Amino acid sequence: GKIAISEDSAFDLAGYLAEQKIRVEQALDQLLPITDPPTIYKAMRYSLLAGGKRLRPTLCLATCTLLGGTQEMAMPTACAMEVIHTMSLIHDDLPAMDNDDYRRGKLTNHKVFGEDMAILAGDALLAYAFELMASQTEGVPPERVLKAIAHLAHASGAGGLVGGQVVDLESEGKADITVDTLTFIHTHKTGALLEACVICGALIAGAGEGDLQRLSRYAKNIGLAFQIVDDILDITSTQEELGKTAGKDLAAQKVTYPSLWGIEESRTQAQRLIDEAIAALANYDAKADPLRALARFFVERKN
Ligand code: GRG
Repeated sequence: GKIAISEDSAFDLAGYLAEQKIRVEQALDQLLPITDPPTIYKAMRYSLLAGGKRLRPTLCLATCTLLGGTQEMAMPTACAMEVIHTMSLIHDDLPAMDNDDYRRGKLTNHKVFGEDMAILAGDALLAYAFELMASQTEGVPPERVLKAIAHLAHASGAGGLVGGQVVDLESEGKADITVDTLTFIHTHKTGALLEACVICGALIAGAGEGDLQRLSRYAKNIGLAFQIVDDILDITSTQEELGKTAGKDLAAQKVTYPSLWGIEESRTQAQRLIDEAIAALANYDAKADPLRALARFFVERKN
């Protein structure tokens, strides 16, 4: 459906998101054809082309064009962000982790292809993300691509997503999780990749130190706000369909910002982070309107 957003600029975010989603999905489809052995390519494509908002590649493309780069320069990098995101979802859904049956309105990868193939599809996607950046990027000085690869590799591994997931798993079932631990989990598990989208888009465009610092501040703030809103949506959707699935009940018992602060205070905090993110863009003109609108969308989104 159409995305309702209150806007103080003329920027049409709903139209922009829809356009970027199509562009990214065309690129993903084209970059990952089914070859041999078909089983693994089918499993990879099943999750990669299963929908999703495509916010990560959109952030990457928007940052690259803000700094004078083109969408074409950043497209393989933008796709790599979605590829990593997708593999993290496949592995997160596995029986050994969250044990989820549904994702993006479809059966999870392991439910369709089996646990063995789902693990391998995740592994293959992880490798493919870096292959894409290294072999498909055109018209960009190689040292920029190398910096972007290094940043994304760090953000994906123990210093980022994997590290956040580890602390999340170790916190499971504990009632005495502190705000600091929760913030560590979120800044790594969710924040690191969102930040990488912005930073890698900037690196591809040839950003200098000043740009990188401002954009990193923007990205860190939207990353945390995104997770707070995710936790709020998890509760409100659980209340709507109370008792529907055991998985949702479990999620409701987890320590989250709303469980520590309440929903209203969590909303206030998320809004404060978004204001801070937009303040970090003060140096930029209307060219940064997509990033401003994306930040607002992060707190106003309904799914
Ligand atoms: C990255 C090497 C590597 C391994 C993965 C399993 C794991 C390690 C990390 C877990 C990461 C995880 C599942 C984070 C949650 C991210 C999150 C908030 C997802 C929801 O994102 P949306 O709303 O989803 O953008 P769509 O479906 O729209 O893309």
